[in-house]
Amino acid sequence: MSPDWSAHLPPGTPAPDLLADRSLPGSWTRRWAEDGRARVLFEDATGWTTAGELEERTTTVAGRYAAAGLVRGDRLVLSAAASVDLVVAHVAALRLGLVVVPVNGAYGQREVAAVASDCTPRAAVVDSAQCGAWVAEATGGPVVVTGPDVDLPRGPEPVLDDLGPDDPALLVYTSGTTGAPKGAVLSHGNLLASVEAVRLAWRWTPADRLVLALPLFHVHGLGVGLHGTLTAGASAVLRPRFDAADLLDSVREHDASLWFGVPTMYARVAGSPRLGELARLRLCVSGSAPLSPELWSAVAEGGGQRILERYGMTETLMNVSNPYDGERRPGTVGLPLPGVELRLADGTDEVLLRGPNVMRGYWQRPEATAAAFTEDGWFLSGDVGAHDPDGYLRIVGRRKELIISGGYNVYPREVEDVLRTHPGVRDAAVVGRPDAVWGERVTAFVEADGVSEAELLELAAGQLAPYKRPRAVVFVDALPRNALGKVVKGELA
Ligand code: MLC
Ligand code: AMP
Repeated sequence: MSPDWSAHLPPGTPAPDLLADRSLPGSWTRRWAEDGRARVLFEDATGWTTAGELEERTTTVAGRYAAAGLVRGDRLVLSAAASVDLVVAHVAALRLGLVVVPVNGAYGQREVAAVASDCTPRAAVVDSAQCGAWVAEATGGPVVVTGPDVDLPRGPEPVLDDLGPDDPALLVYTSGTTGAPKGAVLSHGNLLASVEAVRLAWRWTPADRLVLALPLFHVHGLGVGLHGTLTAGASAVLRPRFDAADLLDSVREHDASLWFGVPTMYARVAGSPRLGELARLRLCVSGSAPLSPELWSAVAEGGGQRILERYGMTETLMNVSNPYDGERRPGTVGLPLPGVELRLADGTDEVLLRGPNVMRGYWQRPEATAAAFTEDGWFLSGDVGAHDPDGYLRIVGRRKELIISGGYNVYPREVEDVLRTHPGVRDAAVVGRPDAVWGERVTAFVEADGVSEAELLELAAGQLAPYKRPRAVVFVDALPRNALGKVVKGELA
């Protein structure tokens, strides 16, 4: 298949070299050198941080990591609320060649331990001492634990930015059918190719200012929002959490031009009396979960925004996007981005992906890696697609067992495993039920004796981050099963 990305690029643009800068720091430090006074990141606590300050601060922090004994390839767990300190800690780690492992700050001990025992980090930058202790305990070896300010002893300046496209940059954990988390190894080349593709496709320029209210531990906020801002030489206003009024205040106060959100966020803005203020923005992008055509129309009518929907994944970063110029078709995710090859598998219509954006594999999991690719190297997305006659892609279903609630992935198996630890529970099946605001609602069907809903919710609260906990528990005499005894989840959803 020969990719045609012309729909995403201004007419006459030659095929772009997405890897010209070779690594993320290669791209970012080039931008910083162009204009050290450029404003890059805003946060309430400290105001604006400039490009020159980022260069200086990330150099200092990288020196501190090196003085603490960290070397290229070492894993560094990063778990803290969005802030400029967090960004500096992240960028400094990448400049030194460390592999950053972003972790949700809402995770409990079981969830943190699963990640730390798998990636065996040498360092943890955390805003909770408890999280640091969990990482250290699960790792079993020496771990340098520090706060987001990385207040470690200084050392001589180490070699920085000596990286190429194949060097690993991020280890992002996702689960799967087994419920055990596995780390997608994303290289500098994967991250750079993806962010360059969206920079070009979305016409992201240094004049742009993004309101960044997404968490920075997933590829949407980190790999697209933050990395895209730095690669475009643009600026971003960091918000510690999403709130519709706060978003619109930020847009006005900072004269922002861009906003990226998940559909649940759009639903909340659409429900706000201030929806019309979205019209101030140059571009609104939605991703991470399906955006309903109804919500798209509500935002178009009330907010004057034709939301640009795109489709991505942790393992592949950004794949497909509606075009910036031309039709943004509700209910579709558009056309493959520059660099991305896509086809639908014969028979199943599973979306298959190939390109410089696609990870090489999972951290120390040769079997899971082999299972994730076809023999000729296409990544199996687990999503089912359909093409409109002119090539626009629709995501019409999923082959993988996955619930997406508010843009967060919930793996049913993980929740079921926790519920089954209750001695009164014979079996449990967890499914996503359609929900207008969350997209899907985590719902547990349980075969049990003498167990109350409250007991199960308490059990879940002790073991699972809030977004994974069942919103409803339905007790059943017997779960529906097929001839092989396997629960037929389709009947429950
Ligand atoms: C919060 N809650 C959720 C939830 N988020 N429940 C289910 N699903 C979620 N996603 C719970 C809270 O714990 C709380 O529970 C209750 O809902 C209300 O909390 P809130 O304060 O109103 O929620 P809020 O903090 O506003 O969070 C909602 C949200 C957040 C939509 C802002 O979920 C969010 O940031 N989602 C984005 C996730 C994301 O970035 N995904 C990208 C993945 S990358 P209680 O019981 O205490 O009341 C990816 C690839 C790609 O998918 O293509 O991008
Ligand atoms: P994650 O593993 O967190 O990266 O989530 C990736 C999954 O989110 C994809 O495999 C899709 O199932 C889903 N997804 C992302 N963007 C979209 C979208 N625009 N429409 C439908 N599903 C999406």
